[in-house]
Amino acid sequence: MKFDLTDKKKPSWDRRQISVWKYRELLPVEDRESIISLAEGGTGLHKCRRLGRKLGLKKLYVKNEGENPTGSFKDRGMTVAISKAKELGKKKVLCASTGNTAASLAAYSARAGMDCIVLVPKGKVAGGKMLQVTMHGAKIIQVKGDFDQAFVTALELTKRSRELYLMNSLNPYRIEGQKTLAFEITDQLDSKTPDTVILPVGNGGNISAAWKGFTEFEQLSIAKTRPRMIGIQAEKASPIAKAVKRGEDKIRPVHNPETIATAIRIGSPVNWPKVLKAIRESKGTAETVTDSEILQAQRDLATLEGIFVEPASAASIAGLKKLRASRRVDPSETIVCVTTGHGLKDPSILDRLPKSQPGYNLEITDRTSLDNLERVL
Ligand code: AN7
Repeated sequence: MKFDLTDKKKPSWDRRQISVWKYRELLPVEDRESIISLAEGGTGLHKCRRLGRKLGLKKLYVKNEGENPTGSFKDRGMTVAISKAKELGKKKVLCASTGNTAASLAAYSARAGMDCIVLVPKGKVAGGKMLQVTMHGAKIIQVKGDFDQAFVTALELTKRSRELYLMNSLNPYRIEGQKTLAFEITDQLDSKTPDTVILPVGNGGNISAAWKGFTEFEQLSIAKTRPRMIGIQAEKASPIAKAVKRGEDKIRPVHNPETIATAIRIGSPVNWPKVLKAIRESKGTAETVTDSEILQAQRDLATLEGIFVEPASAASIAGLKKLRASRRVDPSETIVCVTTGHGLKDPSILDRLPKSQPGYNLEITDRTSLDNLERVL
């Protein structure tokens, strides 16, 4: 039975474990037998006291989506979209990706027994993600150019062959799965909506999905309010943030986007109208951050809170720092930063860490005395 949004009685959610499928009445899969799952969602909402203190914030939380089965938030949308693809009888799935969508689709299509093709920008995908798609047996097409070119190629392939099923965030079922991020945040705060939610933005699927989730919970009277939505982009890949700052109602695509946060290295985000709408309706905003601000935020979160996220995810923390410095967030606000992917996705960051840090990577020989060693510890 489908859950009617106008029906005020909610299902027995309180008795179910927190996860994407806890909210199955609000998800578009009819037949429970079709569900392909690896236990997605149910990620931690971590109160960050040490980082909060540094930023002058009393109630800072990190919703750590890197705790999902393939290490990113993409699994929320993928479990729903693959289950739906199975219900629709699809056999061959396809996506263009900066890496995480590809890793997630490769895993879920393997589990569903479907063929998988991923198109990625050549040389611009983090090593961990390439390892994942290879390990799960997906066909990898490396496209010379950036994500935007890979996406256009994927669209053209889908138009030519009726047997290919496109799994990019244009696929509405992905957004349906991803909206559970908002449901979980609300549940984990005992139905109290946070004041502000900050997310990294690439194609804009996630921030739009979260806004849809918060809106549905308000319509269902599970939550009384909706949060302010803030999107963060890397400076040299920031068409949405620029449009917001200029007060424009259209984006100007960025050619040759560039950032160390390869996950959000996107110049022509397909979901931009929905993102601008979410930001406008929620009275939110958008901000840009530089690569060095991203790397600093990544280290802050790791060293102060024990949470290791990939660079794109650290953009939300870097953005918060900037908003705080310019007093656009208040010390008493309840703030949730969404960290979208696990730090292990991108081991290349090791080369970017400062080597002068005391205790960093000491080498010893047989003849190094314990006295000498003790002196530097
Ligand atoms: C870690 O995998 O676009 O704004 O193809 O991997 O919903 O696009 C990844 C995006 C943020 C941006 N953080 O989310 C892909 C892809 C991480 C990401 C984003 C991505 P959207």
